[in-house]
Amino acid sequence: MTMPQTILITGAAGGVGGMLRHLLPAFGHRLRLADLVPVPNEPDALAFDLRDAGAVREAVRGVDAVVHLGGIALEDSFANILGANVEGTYHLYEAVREEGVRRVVFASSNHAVGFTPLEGRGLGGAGLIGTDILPRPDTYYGLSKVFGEGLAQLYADKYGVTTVSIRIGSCEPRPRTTRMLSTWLSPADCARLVHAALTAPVTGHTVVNGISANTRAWWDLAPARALGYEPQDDAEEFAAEVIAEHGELAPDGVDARLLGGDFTTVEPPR
Ligand code: NAI
Ligand code: 15L
Repeated sequence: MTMPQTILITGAAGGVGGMLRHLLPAFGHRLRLADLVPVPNEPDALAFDLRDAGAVREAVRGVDAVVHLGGIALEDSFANILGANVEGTYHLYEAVREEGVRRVVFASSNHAVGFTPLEGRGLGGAGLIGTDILPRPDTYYGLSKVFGEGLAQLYADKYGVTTVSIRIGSCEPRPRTTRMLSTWLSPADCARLVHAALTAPVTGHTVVNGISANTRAWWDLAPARALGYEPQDDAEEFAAEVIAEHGELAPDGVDARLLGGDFTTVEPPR
């Protein structure tokens, strides 16, 4: 694939969108920004709801690829998840198909597989978790990411749309909790991984794990590295201060037992 020129970022006003819109231009990408809400200091950004199929189609017209971050990023009612994440992602793929856009980078999540047992993985444990595992969503939110990955596979097989789905761990400026010493994806590594996903010479649907080169990682980064991703950061740099504040993970606590941590126990509004 030739280098994408114009990239639509949905969810550009959000936490990850805010980082990527500052970091991706350095990789040579021109950005078209979109969100439900105004994007700070970006008067040209598009404002529309992903539930509006017509607006989504207009937004993708003429772009080379889409980085799809938009939607609800935490557990919510089934109705809200259905609208923003399920219907919204469907509208995005329909627009991509109709407008002939060849590539999508889909922000999937660890919560698509959040009930995966950790069983002492990492730090000399039973081996790292790959991407060839069955879906085990821990929330309606995680279930919407399973849907998104399924939709990506369907549109790859049926219509030739290339997608890289990144199961993001915790993408924040710095790891705030002991769990995040394992799941952290630094903003700079996020940009490196999204750039690799936008430019790697792959077709079809590829699922990768998205974390930094964390000493305490539970996840296998081989699929992401195969795209050319070379992480430069390690959450361990913050370990002393994080552990001084929060302590080590309790071995019988949910953060040490299940990949999705406390999403596995959260109840949605009904
Ligand atoms: P965020 O909540 O900060 O940003 C999401 C953006 O989507 C918001 O700006 C919001 O206005 C927009 N949005 C919500 N509903 C919309 C709708 N109906 N139409 C148009 N836009 C809508 O979330 P964050 O943290 O930036 O995450 C970005 C993406 O990455 C999300 O898809 C999230 O599920 C995924 N992700 C993030 C992780 C993280 O650690 N931040 C971890 C795993 C996945
Ligand atoms: C996610 O999928 C969420 O969007 C984000 O807010 C964090 O909770 C992250 O996962 C995580 O597991 O740390």
